[in-house]
Amino acid sequence: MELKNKKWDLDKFMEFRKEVLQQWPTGKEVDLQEAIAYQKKLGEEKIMAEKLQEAKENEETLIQPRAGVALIEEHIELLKFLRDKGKTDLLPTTIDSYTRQNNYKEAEAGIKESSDEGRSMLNGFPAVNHGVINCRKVVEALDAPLQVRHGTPDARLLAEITLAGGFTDYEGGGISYNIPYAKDVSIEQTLYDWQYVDRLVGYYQEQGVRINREPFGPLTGTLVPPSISHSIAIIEGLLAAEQGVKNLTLGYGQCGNLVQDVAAIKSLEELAQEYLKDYDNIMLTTVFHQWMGGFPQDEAQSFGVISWGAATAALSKATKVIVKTPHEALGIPTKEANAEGLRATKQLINMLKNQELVSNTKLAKEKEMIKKETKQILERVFELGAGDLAQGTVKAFQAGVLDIPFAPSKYNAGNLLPARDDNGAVRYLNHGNLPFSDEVVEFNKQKLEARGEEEAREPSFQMVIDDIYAIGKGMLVGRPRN
Ligand code: 8ZB
Repeated sequence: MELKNKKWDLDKFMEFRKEVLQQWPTGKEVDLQEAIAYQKKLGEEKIMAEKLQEAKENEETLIQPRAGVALIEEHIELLKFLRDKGKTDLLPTTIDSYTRQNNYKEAEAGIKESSDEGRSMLNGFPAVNHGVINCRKVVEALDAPLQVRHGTPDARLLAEITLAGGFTDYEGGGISYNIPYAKDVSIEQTLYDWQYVDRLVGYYQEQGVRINREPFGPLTGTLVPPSISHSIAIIEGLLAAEQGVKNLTLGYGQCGNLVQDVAAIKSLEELAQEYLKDYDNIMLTTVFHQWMGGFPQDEAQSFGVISWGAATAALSKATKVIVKTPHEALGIPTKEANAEGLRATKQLINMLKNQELVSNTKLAKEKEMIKKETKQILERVFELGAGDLAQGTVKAFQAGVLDIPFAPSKYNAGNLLPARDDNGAVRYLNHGNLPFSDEVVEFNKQKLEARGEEEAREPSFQMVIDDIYAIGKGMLVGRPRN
């Protein structure tokens, strides 16, 4: 494997495709030229890039749930319910864990068990096993765009089948679907496998089919400082653009402080525009994820968390928001609970749609610091790769220059300690080997010292622990004696 940030030539790509399509019998159902013709016949209401572009132009925030069950008819019924009763704008298909591990044999057993038991025995929709024709049944039954949402380090066959199946958006990336999800898959390997996915999307694009790509913004979902997730999002965006991807949605997971979160979405868009300037005709949109950390058990409290995420998404003018449910603390939601999260969110989006967080010095300062931190990280990544972003990324993880808090991967240094400041914004308590200037280090330190004074304790690891559990216990900042 020779990993470089360079568009794969067509011969190499076509050679790899043969092998990928043999990984499971349904791979035979993929005929790329026929799939392109199929995609071109889809109604505009099913094309994610169209919907996102329209929302961006109108400064609207669209809503999208997560949802997926084992069987085709039940999956269609679930998604129809979320359209009818949740008034969702965009649809997902969450893929089950066996498929994410490329374990199609177990997925097959799960499908059988589900039809025997009459209920879903998988935690998502096993799209590879169902194959192209069945994916098209789902797409054709619905009147909104469908995105594949998963968490798959090697997502090549899944991409082949779902894109041929009429899905118009594909989540994930070589970092964001590895480091938070896998323990011992190398970054080199996942970057390579995701180049294939992006090249596939790029191929559709060259043939006039708009497929949207969305790196998974929130990463591990807990206390991820904006400059960490921005660095990864921009790297994955750039790697995708090199392979020919034109429609990109970059994401960020809610931290909880309004000013920091709004600054994060605004700076993400501005930074990405800047870094992507060498690629033509990129349609860039943003996605805001409602709180990805631990939730309260209580449904009423959960609606509070959901609504705060909805309000922040609206005020940040993110193009879309991924919605949580009042069952978050329990596991996979019922369709009713899922629709409730959507309705609560839509209420806030509608109420706030014509309001904006007034620009002020605090917002400007947050944006400035997020940009500084992100640029310092990315600059070192490019340096380490001697100009090659893929090589730089591999080396940056080795050096702890890219480092994701609380990640299971052995390829991640794990030196960072994030904690909230006195206003709940996420700062660096320990910045590990991130290449930050003295100014950035001092800024973070002062913010945490100010909290320490308020709580009459030194900033320490205990703050980190307290913060992790705080929202579940009904607070944002984990104060002593909550
Ligand atoms: C990284 C994503 C985690 C979130 C939700 C979890 C959590 C996972 C499904 C699902 C509805 C599913 N999630 N699988 N939600 N249907 N099959 O993803 O609850 O919020």
